[in-house]
Amino acid sequence: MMSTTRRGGMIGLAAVAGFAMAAPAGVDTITFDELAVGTEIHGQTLLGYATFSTQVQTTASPTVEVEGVPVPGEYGSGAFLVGAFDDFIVIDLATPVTRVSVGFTIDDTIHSSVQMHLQGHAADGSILVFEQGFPTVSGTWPAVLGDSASGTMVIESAEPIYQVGMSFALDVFATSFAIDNIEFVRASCNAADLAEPFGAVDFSDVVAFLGAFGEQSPLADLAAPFGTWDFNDVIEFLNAFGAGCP
Ligand SMILES: [Ca+2]
Ligand SMILES: [Ca+2]
Repeated sequence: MMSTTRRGGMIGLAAVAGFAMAAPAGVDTITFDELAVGTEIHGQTLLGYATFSTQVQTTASPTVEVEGVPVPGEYGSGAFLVGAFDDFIVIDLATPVTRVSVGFTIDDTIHSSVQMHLQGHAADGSILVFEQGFPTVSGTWPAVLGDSASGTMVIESAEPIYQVGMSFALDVFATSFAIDNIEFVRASCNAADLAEPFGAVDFSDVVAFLGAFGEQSPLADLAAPFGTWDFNDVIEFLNAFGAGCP
């Protein structure tokens, strides 16, 4: 199914993954259908720029699932990520974002006592934004735990977010969670806007492109043939650079 999306001027990355679909410019969504069922998320890079790592205290890395806990329902149309309550998930972003949205489900039988924590970090690691919230919709967890609940957490920052952290607090009765549909709004305005200041193209973006091109980073693989860094990618960059930011 079409799941990994890479939009606007960065559509080339979608083609790398074999997916593309029309959507608002600058928005990418991770649905976890990008990975095989059973894949451990630790060390995985999705969208070409979002690399997951997990700080796990007692359990294995969160894994991609399509059934089990939770069973198909709110998240049942595709894969989701399942983890235990002592997991702390970190996403490092090679392309910074200004907004992050995450859908989550918990298996707590007193779900009003459980909070999801979502925070965004600057390039220097400082916390730009921190939000905590409760589930708002009941009953999306499997029938065995009928009073379980789901919600959506959002963080927004005027400053570029380079790292996202998420965790769950107050595990009174909860043991595990599922997350799905992580949506990023990229800080960059187009394929050429690769460096700060975002929302404008200047010489810093040229330097960033040349660096990414030299390293054969997905960020510089802007045109077909994808997986190959050649003059077509340079042309695509120059076109986007010439178009500039709105
Ligand atoms: Ca820029
Ligand atoms: Ca290419």
